[in-house]
Amino acid sequence: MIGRNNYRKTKAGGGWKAIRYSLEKAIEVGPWKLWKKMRSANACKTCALGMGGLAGGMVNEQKHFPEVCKKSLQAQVADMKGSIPHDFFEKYDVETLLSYSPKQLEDAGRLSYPVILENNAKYFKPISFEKAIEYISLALTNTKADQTAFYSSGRSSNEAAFLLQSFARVYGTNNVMNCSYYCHQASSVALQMVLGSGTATIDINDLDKTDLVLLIGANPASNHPRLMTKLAQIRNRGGQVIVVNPIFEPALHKFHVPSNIKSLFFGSEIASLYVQPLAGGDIALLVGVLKAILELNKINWQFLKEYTTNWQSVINHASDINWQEIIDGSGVSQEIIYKMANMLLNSKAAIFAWAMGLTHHKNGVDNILALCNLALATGNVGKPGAGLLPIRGHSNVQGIGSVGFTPTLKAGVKQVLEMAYQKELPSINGLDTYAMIESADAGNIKTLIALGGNLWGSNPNSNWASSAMQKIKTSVYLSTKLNQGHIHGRGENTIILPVLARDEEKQSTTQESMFSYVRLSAGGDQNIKGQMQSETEIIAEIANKVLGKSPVNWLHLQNHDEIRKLISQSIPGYKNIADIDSTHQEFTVDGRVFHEPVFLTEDKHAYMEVTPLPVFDPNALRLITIRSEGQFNTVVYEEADIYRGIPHRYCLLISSQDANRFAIKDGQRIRVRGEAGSMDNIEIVVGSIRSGVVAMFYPEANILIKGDIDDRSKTPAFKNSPVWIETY
Ligand SMILES: Nc1nc2c(c(=O)[nH]1)N[C@H]1C(S)=C(S)[C@@H](COP(=O)(O)OP(=O)(O)OC[C@H]3O[C@@H](n4cnc5c(=O)[nH]c(N)nc54)[C@H](O)[C@@H]3O)O[C@H]1N2
Ligand SMILES: Nc1nc2c(c(=O)[nH]1)N[C@H]1C(S)=C(S)[C@@H](COP(=O)(O)OP(=O)(O)OC[C@H]3O[C@@H](n4cnc5c(=O)[nH]c(N)nc54)[C@H](O)[C@@H]3O)O[C@H]1N2
Ligand SMILES: [Mo]
Repeated sequence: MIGRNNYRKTKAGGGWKAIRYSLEKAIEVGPWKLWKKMRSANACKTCALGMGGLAGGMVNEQKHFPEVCKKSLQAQVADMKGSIPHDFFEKYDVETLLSYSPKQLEDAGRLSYPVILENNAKYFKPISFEKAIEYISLALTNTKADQTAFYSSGRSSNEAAFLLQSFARVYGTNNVMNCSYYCHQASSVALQMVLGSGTATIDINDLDKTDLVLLIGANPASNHPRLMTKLAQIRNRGGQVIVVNPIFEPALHKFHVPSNIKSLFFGSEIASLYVQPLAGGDIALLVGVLKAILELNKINWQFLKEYTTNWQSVINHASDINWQEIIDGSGVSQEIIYKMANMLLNSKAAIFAWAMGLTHHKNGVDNILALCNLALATGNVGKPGAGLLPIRGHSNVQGIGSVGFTPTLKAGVKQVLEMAYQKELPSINGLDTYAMIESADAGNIKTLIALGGNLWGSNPNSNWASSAMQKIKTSVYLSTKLNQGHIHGRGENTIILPVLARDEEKQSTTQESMFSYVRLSAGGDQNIKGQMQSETEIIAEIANKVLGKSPVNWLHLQNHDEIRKLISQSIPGYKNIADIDSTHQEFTVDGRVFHEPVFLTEDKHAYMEVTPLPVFDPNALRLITIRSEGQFNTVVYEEADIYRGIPHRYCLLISSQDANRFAIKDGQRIRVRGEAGSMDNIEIVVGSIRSGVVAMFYPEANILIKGDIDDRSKTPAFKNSPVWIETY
C-alpha cells in the first residue's frame, strides 16, 4: 500500500511511471500474448484519437509506429484477464453487488455467460443464450414501440450500431440515443450551426503544420495521451500551446513522452501559457480575447466579410461589453487576456482543441460557438494547419453517430433506408438520452436495450437515475464487463449478455476516429474462454425473432459485408466502406475536412452567433466532475490519481485560498452538499485549482449533481455545478 504522503506531490505526466505500469500490466497476462494483441490489426479500444486497424496495432493515421499509451494497454489487459467465476452470481446477491465500487465490479472479470434477474429477484441466474434471446424478443413484442429505448455507448462497431438502429426503426421507434448526449453533443450542435458539418475541420496532419494550439477544457495527459506527443512536437519546433483550465494539470505543464528518449528523461514543456479561468468562465474569456483583438485592430475583416455571416453582431457584442464584466465573468485579468490575443495574432495557423471542459455546461453550445467565433475572426478555419478540433471520447463514438445511432437521421438517410428495408420508418421525434431517463421515471419506458456502456453511471443525480431505471420492466445489456449500471440501473427484469470485444470478433468491423478516419479491425481469437457472442449476431437474432424474415432478412445481415453495403448506400461520406474488407482501403469520410474556407451551410459561409455571458450563483462553489489518471469513464482501474496527487476517489480538490476561507485543512474530512444529494467523509486535498472552483471524480460525484440541461445539446452540466461544504 502506498502511503498517502507519497501522493502529496503532483507529478509531471507520462515517463517511467507509464513504462513501469505497462510492464506490470504485461506481466499480468503474459508479455508475448499482450504484445501480439497490441500489434494485431484492430483499432485501439480507448480514445477517439485512433490507432491500429489495417496497418497493425500501435500505428496511427500517419502510419507512425510505435504509438502506444498506458490507457490502450489498460483496456487491452482488462479484456484479457479471466472471466467472472461461474459461481459469482450465486455467491453475491443484488444487495451485496449494490455496495460494490466501480473498481470491484471491473476487477470481477469478463462477462462470459448470460445472466438474468427475473421479477426483482435477489440473485442474477445464468440463462442460455437461446432462452435469453427468446425472453428479450417476447419483451419487445409485448412493448409498444414508443415505450422502448435503444442506447449505445461509443465502444461498439459501426456494423453493430447500424444494425441495431435499423432494427429499432423497422420495429417502429426513433428512441435511439447514444452516450454523445452526455459528451460532445454540444460540439456537434455548434459545429453543425457554424459549418453545416458537426465534426473536426482538420485531419491529423494539420497538427504537424500548426504553430499554435489553444487547448481549452481538456486533459489529454490522462485522456488522450498520444495527443501529448503532438503538443510536445509543436513546442519543439517553436510553436505555442495555450492551456485554458481551472485546474493546473501538472501533466499539461510538463510531460515525459515515453517514446522519445530526451523527453523521457528530461520531460517536454507543453503549456507556453497556462490560464486558469473560473469554471464556466470560458465565454467571458473568449469574448474578452476577441475584444482585445478588436482593440488591437487586428480582426481579420477580409475573412469575416468573404467567408462568414452574422459577424457584425458578434463584433458588436465584443465591442459593447465592458472589461469589468469580462474580468469578473472569466476570473482572468485583462493582461492575460491581451497576452492570449497577442499569441494568437502571432500565429500563422492555429488549432482550437477542446473536450468536456467546454461541453459539460448548461451553456455548452454557446461555449463552442464562442470558440468558433474567435477562430473565424482570426481566419483560422479552412486552411492547412488551422481549424477546430473537438477531442472526442470513445474510440468509435463518432462512428456510432455517423451511422445513425441518433434520434434523428441525417437528411436523405431515412429515404434510402426505407427503400432498402421496404418499410416506412417512424417519423415522430425520438428521445435524447436524458429525456429517455425522464420518460423512464414517468413510467413510460418498458424495455431498454443497451449496446455497451454504463447508462446509469453516466447520468447526473444518481439516486434519481436509479429509481427511474428501476421502473423499466425489462432492461437488456450487451456488455463485456460488469459495471454498476447493471446493478443500480437494473430493471424489474434484467438480462446481461456477454459480448466479444473488437479484437475477438469473428468478422472484421470498422471504427471512425475523431479525424473522421474509418479503419478496419480484423478481429481475432477470444481472449478468454466463454459463451460470448458477436454484437451483430445477437442483434440480428433478436430482430429475426421479433420481426421475422420479411421485409428484412435480419439473419442475412449478420454478414458484416452486407451491413457495410447498406451503410455505403445510406450514410453520407461512407461510400468507400462497401468493399473495405477486400480493397483494404481505409478512408477519411468525405466532406469533413476543410482546408478551404468553403463550408457546408446553405450559403457556404460560416455562421457566427452572439454568445451571452452566463450568470452563476456567487455564493456557491463551482464543482467540476473529472476523470482521474486511473479510469476510463465509469470504469476505474486505479483508486489514486498519481498526476494530480489525489490519494483516492472520495476527495475534494480545493484551492488554498478557499480552504483558508472555510477554515478547513488538507486531509480533513467534510460533507459536500449538492443540488441533488450530499456525500459524507470526503477528504480535502488542497491543490492547484483556482479559487471558487472545486473538483471531484466522476461517476461517484454524480450523486451530488442535478445537471441542468443545455437546451440545444440536451447535455447535463457535469461541470460547474453548485456545491456547499459542511464541516462536522
Ligand atoms: N484514460 C481515459 N481516457 C479517456 C476517458 C477516460 O475516462 N479515461 N474518457 C474518454 C471520453 S468518453 C471522453 S469524453 C474524453 C474526456 O476527456 P476530457 O474532457 O479531457 O476529460 P474530463 O476529465 O471530463 O475534463 C477535462 C478537463 O476540463 C477541465 N474543466 C472542467 N471545467 C472546465 C471549465 O469550465 N472550463 C475549462 N476551460 N476547463 C474545464 C478539467 O479541469 C479537466 O482538466 O476522454 C476519453 N478518453
Ligand atoms: N459527472 C459526470 N458524468 C459524466 C461525465 C463526466 O465527466 N462527469 N462524462 C460523460 C461522458 S463524456 C460519457 S462518454 C459518459 C460515458 O458513458 P458510457 O459510454 O455509457 O459509459 P462507460 O463507462 O464508457 O461504459 C463502460 C462499459 O462499457 C462496456 N463495454 C466496454 N467495451 C465494450 C464493447 O466492446 N462492447 C460492448 N457491448 N460493451 C463494452 C463495459 O461493460 C464497460 O463497463 O458518461 C458521462 N457522464
Ligand atoms: Mo465522452
